[in-house]
Amino acid sequence: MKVKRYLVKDMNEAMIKIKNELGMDAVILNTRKIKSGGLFKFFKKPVIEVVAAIDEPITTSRVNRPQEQQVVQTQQPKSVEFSSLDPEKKMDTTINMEMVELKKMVQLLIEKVDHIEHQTPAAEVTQTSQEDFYVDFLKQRDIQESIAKKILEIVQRQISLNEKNHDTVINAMKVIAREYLGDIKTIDRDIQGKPSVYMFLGPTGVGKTTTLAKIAARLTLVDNKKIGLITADTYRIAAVEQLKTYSEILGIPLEVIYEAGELEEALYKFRDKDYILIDTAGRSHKSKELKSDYDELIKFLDSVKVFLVMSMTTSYKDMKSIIESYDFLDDYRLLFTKLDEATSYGNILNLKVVTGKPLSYFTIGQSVPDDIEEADKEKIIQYIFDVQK
Ligand SMILES: Nc1nc2c(ncn2[C@@H]2O[C@H](COP(=O)(O)OP(=O)(O)O)[C@@H](O)[C@H]2O)c(=O)[nH]1
Ligand SMILES: [Mg+2]
Repeated sequence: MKVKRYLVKDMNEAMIKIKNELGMDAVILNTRKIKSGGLFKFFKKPVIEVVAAIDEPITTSRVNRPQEQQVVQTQQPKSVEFSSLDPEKKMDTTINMEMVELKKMVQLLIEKVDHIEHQTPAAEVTQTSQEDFYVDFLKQRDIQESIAKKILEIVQRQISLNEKNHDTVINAMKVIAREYLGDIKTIDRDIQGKPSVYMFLGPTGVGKTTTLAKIAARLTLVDNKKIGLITADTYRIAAVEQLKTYSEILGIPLEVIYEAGELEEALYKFRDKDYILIDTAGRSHKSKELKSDYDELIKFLDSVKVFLVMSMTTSYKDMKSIIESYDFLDDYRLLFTKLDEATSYGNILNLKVVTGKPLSYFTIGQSVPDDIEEADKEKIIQYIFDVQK
């Protein structure tokens, strides 16, 4: 880990320097404003201290980046080396500080939510072999047993499983599953004359930025709406670049915010927009700090809607752990990505039932803006029931 400190006049300057010297994979560990003393106070320009880091070349992730390493070596002398400090420790405290920063960014939005555990085990279900057969049928499609039993319980109130009418039972199960899928809530515009603000949360790598770009592209190109993009994902240089590229291609303005306080200003700048889409850094959902990450961000917003983005390639157990880590969110919409890579779709129903939150979009590939569709209940049912592993 190479850690370097930069004294710059603004974040833009810092980003350029870090990108040139440490490369695209550098991460920003900390930023803080420093008061300039002595002679310099004359100029009254704020000085920002930015600490950035990059893994040493030995680590595998650096192996195929020879050019960037050279840049690091030749341009080093300009900035202060921190490597003499315990880098691990430095990393820890700075990451914590960044979490506190992020935390500053989300509070009004989030209140403790009563986790709706709809799937209480179905009581008093008569265990017939027919029923076991259909529970297995649903389990093979990755529907959780408790939910499968619930569905069968309802089916049995309407028809007898012994009816020897397989298709009728299947159709009845489909009707109930469709009912469980509930209402779909995509992007909507509730208050005219005021931007609708949407924030994308979720683990790293699930496709938040790509999905945001797909939605932004559709809103601009198809619906002719005015969009503003904000990214709070300044943890990795490459993350900002990724969204910047989309914003340039789409001709949509992008504001990069480095701390909670800047969000208000960014939102104000976009006050004439129809929609404002906010990208965030994914954090490990195992991090206990997750809630505090977003507390401060929430504080600045009074009407932000959240898309909780999850990949369909994630196991039920992991998805559950993800939603549990976001249980401080009052409300959100479920957005599933990578349906193209999934082998079964039962988790869509499982997660819907466990969270009670509306489904929104599905993404079905890497291509922007094509590979996204509004969640369609008929299709989900078809995916769940007719696609077998
Ligand atoms: N196969 C597939 N890949 C996707 C999909 N959505 C995003 N990706 C890919 O997943 C990777 C991570 O996406 P990114 O948007 O950077 O994730 P983020 O870290 O959550 O912002 C990229 O390579 C995307 O192209 C999808 O629906 N299907
Ligand atoms: Mg991203």
